[in-house]
Amino acid sequence: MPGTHGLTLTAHIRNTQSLHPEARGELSALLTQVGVAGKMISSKVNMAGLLGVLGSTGKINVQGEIVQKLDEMAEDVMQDIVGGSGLVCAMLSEERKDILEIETGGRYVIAYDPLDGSSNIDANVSIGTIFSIFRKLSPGTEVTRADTMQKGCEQVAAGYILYGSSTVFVYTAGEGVHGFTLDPSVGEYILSHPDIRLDGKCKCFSINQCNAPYWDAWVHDWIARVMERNDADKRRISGRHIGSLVADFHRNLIYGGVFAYPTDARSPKGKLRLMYEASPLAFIAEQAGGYASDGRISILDLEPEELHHRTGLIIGNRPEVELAEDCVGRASI
Ligand code: P6P
Repeated sequence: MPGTHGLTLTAHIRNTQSLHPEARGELSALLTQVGVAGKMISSKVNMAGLLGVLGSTGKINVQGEIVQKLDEMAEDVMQDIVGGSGLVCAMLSEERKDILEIETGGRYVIAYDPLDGSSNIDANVSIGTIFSIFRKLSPGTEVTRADTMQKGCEQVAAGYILYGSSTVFVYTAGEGVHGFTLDPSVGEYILSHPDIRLDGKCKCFSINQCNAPYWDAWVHDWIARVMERNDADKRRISGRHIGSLVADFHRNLIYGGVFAYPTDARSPKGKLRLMYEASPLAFIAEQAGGYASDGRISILDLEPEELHHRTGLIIGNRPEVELAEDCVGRASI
C-alpha cells in the first residue's frame, strides 16, 4: 500500500503488469518511456515563453496545419525517447505523413499526437500529448498494414499527458483509468486520481458553437434535447469549450461532461483524427464508464481507412453520447 509519499507511475504500471503473469514487462517499460517523454516535453512547454520556442515554424504539416515550434520539439522528443526505447516497431504521428518504422523491432506500435491543441500555445492554454499503443500482430520483423491500421478495440493501452496548471499523466491499460500528477521537484509522477470514473452527471457541454452554420440538422436537435435539462429551477449543464481537445476531454473526464466535434459541411469526414486523438480518448472514456461515438457506432469499432483517418467525435457521459446516436438515427429515417 502507498505510504505518505504516494504511489509512483512506475510502481502503478508494474502493479498493473502483475495482473498479467504472461507479461514480459515490455508494455510497462514502454508506458514508462512515454512518461519520460512527457516530462521532457512538459519542461519545454512550461518554459516556452523564455526559450524562444513560442510561435510557428512557418511550415505546414501533412494535416495542412501550421507547425508550431513546440510541435517539432515534442515530435523530436517522442522519436528519441519512445522510438529509441527498442520497444516499438512503428510510430504513427500527427506530425508525419508516413509511418516511421524502427529497425530495433519492438513488439508494439504507437500512434500519437505529440502536442494536441498546439495552436493555443501562445495563449498559455493547456495542451497535451495523446498516445495509443497496439501490439504488433504480424510475425517477424516486417511491419505490415495489419500492425498499424488496427481498430481502437485492439488497443492495449492509451493515455495522454496534459501540460496545464500541473502536468498530469492519465492512462489505461484495460484495468480502469488512473491519473498521476508530476512532482517537478523530484521528477516523478505520483498517483493523484485513482480509478477515474465518467458515469455520474454530465455537467459540461463542449462544442465549437461557431460551427453551427455547418452542422447537420441532428446536431441542433441533440443540443436542444440536452439543454432541456436546464430549466427555471436549475442550470444542470454548462458550456465549457477551450478548443484544445485534450484539455476539454480531461475537464469532462474529471467533472462529467460531453465533447462533440461532429462531421459538418466544412469537415465532411470530421476534423479530429481517429488513430491518435479519437481512438485513445475513446478507450479511456469507455474504461471510465463513458462512451465515444462518431454518431453512428462506437469509435472503438471504426475500421481505419488510412493513417490520418478523420472522424466525427462525440465523447463523454454515455447517456448524452447515446442521445446523439439517437438523434442521428432519427434524422436518417
Ligand atoms: P476548431 C486543435 O488544433 C484541435 O486538433 C483539437 O485539439 C481541438 O479540439 C480542435 O482542433 C479545435 O478545432 O475547428 O474548433 O478550431
